[in-house]
Amino acid sequence: MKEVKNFINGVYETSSRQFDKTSPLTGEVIARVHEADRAQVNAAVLSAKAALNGPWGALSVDERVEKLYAVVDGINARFDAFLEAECADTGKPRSLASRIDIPRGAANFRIFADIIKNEATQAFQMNTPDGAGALNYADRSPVGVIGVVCPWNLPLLLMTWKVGPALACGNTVVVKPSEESPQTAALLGEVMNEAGIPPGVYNVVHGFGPDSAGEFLTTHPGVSAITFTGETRTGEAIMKAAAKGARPVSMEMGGKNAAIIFADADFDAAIEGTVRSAFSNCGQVCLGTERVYVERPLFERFVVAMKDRAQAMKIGVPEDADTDMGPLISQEHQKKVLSYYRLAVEEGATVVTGGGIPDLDPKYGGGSWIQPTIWTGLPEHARVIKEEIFGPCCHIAPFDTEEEVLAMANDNEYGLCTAIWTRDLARAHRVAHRMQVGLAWVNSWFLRDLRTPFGGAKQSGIGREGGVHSLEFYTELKNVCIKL
Ligand code: NAD
Ligand code: 6OD
Repeated sequence: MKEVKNFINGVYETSSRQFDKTSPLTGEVIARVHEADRAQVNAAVLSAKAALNGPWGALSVDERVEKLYAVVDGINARFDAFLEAECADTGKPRSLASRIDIPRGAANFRIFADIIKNEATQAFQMNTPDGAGALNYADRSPVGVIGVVCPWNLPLLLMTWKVGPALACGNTVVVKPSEESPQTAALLGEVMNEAGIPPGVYNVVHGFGPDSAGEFLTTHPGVSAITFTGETRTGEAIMKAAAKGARPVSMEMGGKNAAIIFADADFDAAIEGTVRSAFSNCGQVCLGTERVYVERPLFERFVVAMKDRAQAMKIGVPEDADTDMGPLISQEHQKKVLSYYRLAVEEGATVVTGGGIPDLDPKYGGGSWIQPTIWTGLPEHARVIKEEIFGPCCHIAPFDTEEEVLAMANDNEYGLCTAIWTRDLARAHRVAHRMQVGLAWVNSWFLRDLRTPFGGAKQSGIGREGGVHSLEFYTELKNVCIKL
């Protein structure tokens, strides 16, 4: 049986307690994961602190950047091992992980190494009564030990999205991967060692949230700041923990994202984009679309086309090249998604397609498979319209006016992203501006330039990461004022 260990001070460590990691494909146990206890989390934080005040802190920016480029090369050199580990943990198609998850794992180190190398600081020259003047300039230093708490849906991508900028800015990290996807974070430890990253700079502690590694890490006073991706309710608990010691947080949380399709949209492109945004990664993407609003003249045709596409999706195992969709992450998550499938019917939905578990070979009977599902006919106040489901499903509703669709799309506690489909550029600008979200796509979805700000409005997040915006969280900005 494979063992997944903690990575503390450059060394893999076992724990006295372990938990099972099961395959989303079959429900079989695929690994035993070592659950870090409080003492091990403490050791990880102390080693991170020592590295910060020692070899890592002593490097020049250029030296640090060179080491991060070596991490990029190291991920690429072990591309297949990362791919295998990610697909085993999540059940996602290899075609997806090889295009998105693993390349982004590497890119997240390269982009922030480049940014830190090239970013200038602000300077102001001011007059003084004696006429000699003064010079002000902004100076950035690392914040300290960063606690990084991660979800399971894009494990390597979302973890490195935070570890990349944290290390580029000179911090050290203790990562708590999701209990559902521990493998790639652990594997990255080997790459760190090979790349010459000093022990203690990158640490991984496995476990759960409350009364486990997540809580031990976020309540540890040696952690200077916490960056989190996951559910909004978990984010609230972590913010409470961070309040002790008034420590800063960066929060990337849930969503209930709306796509808006105007009648003048490129129909095929809108269908293609909406199919991707609703069903990619089995609907387990925070940026995914669970609410689709279609201008009435296009509505019936749009529903039929979405139904045809959903029914044509090939549900299967990661290694099959024609697999479009794998299973959900776990049986527990399958239960949650199925409970929403039932609720939709109770709330009066018309099930256009799906609504249950697909027929597969009995050897996959213990897996967490689910059908892509489309509903129509729900009132806007339905829970299925309001709450994040995080599965391959969407509700499609018609609208008649721009004002009406803006009111419906914005009427939600979340505000992560939207996708607007129209050929009218003025309308695209107008609607994008009025949507209460952190990201607005026009005629696209999940198109990412890593230099741009990323984050959510309302209950979807606090703060922005990406490009220079990450520097705001991962560095302490100081004004130096020199009287001339
Ligand atoms: P989750 O909140 O259940 O878990 C996330 C992490 O928090 C896990 O590592 C978990 O062990 C840890 N955790 C749980 N309770 C904790 C506690 N009390 N203290 C410390 N750590 C704790 O989220 P998930 O189910 O892994 O991921 C799915 C959620 O993540 C969805 O809501 C999705 O929208 C969101 N998400 C958001 C973004 C974004 O960028 N906004 C990206 C991906 C996922
Ligand atoms: O692309 C990214 O940087 C990012 N943070 C994506 C988040 C996806 C959510 O599941």
